[in-house]
Amino acid sequence: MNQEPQEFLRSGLVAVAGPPNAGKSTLLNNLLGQKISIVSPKPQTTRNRVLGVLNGPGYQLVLLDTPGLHGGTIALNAEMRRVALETLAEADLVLFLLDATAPPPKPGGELAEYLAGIKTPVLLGLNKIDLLRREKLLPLIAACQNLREFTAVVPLSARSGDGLPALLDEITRLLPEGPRYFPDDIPTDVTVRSLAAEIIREKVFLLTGQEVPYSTAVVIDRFEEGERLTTIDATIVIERDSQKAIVIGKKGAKLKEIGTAARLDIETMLDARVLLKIWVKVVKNWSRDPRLVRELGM
Ligand SMILES: Nc1nc2c(ncn2[C@@H]2O[C@H](COP(=O)(O)OP(=O)(O)OP(=O)(O)O)[C@@H](O)[C@H]2O)c(=O)[nH]1
Ligand SMILES: [Mg+2]
Repeated sequence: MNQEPQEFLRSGLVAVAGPPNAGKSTLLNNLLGQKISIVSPKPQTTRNRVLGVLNGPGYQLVLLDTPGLHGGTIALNAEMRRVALETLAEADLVLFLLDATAPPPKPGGELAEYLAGIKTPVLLGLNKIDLLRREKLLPLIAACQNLREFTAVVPLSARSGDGLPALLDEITRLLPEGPRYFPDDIPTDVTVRSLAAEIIREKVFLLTGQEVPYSTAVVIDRFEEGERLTTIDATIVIERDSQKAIVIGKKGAKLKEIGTAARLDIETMLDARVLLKIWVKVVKNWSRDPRLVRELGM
């Protein structure tokens, strides 16, 4: 009788949710040790659910990054909110992340309502404690505990990694015994092609101001992985001619800056040389049109 030993595994879906700019994507990347979700200092960077798999001793976490919860009304915002709330509903555990340097959610306010409405157990992460004066932490925890019941409150810094071991302990403690959802060697369901588009969008977020990032979508027109060189053609879609001028810049300088920054990151990701060509196209008010949002924005 030669039976495989039964493995005892805690596993489950953990949705990382919270207001824009809390550091959700930074946390996901840091936990995975790999960048699969783009990050910027501007709010509303993440537009889609991003899945990352973290394997550890006795556990497998399927981490789901989500768009920041906020009340914008145009079609793009509504779609982002739908994705976030749907992901929350399918999770075994919600890791709600707040920026500890920002005021806590107002009781009765929109964010507090979302929090109160979550049916799954919620673990509260208070992020960016590298920026926080120590004496501010206890009053913040007290204020948050008025909002709903949390399975635990963990202060952390997604940037420095402080508090992440404690966070993982809390998460794994709360997860049920379950199956291995993904093979050990598959860290994400994001394709390199869509990650390339996201990297370009991240550079637009980082290198342009005002409303341009929120009006930007990126489409990959061609993605050919050769032995020595990967060839990528991409289009940056914006909403107005004035934005096109900003993205291209004087004598094409801005577009060149965006392209170079994106190419370097994509080369690191693929560990290959990349030839990246980017076009810029205006699609009037796409972010207000539900059909175009699904086609371009998400
Ligand atoms: N100092 C500090 N900055 C952080 C930390 N975590 C994230 N940030 C910064 O906060 C900003 C927002 O980070 P993101 O990870 O994009 O935040 P997000 O919650 O995913 O934002 P959305 O996708 O817009 O909802 C970036 O400038 C990060 O570098 C942290 O622990 N400490
Ligand atoms: Mg994000």
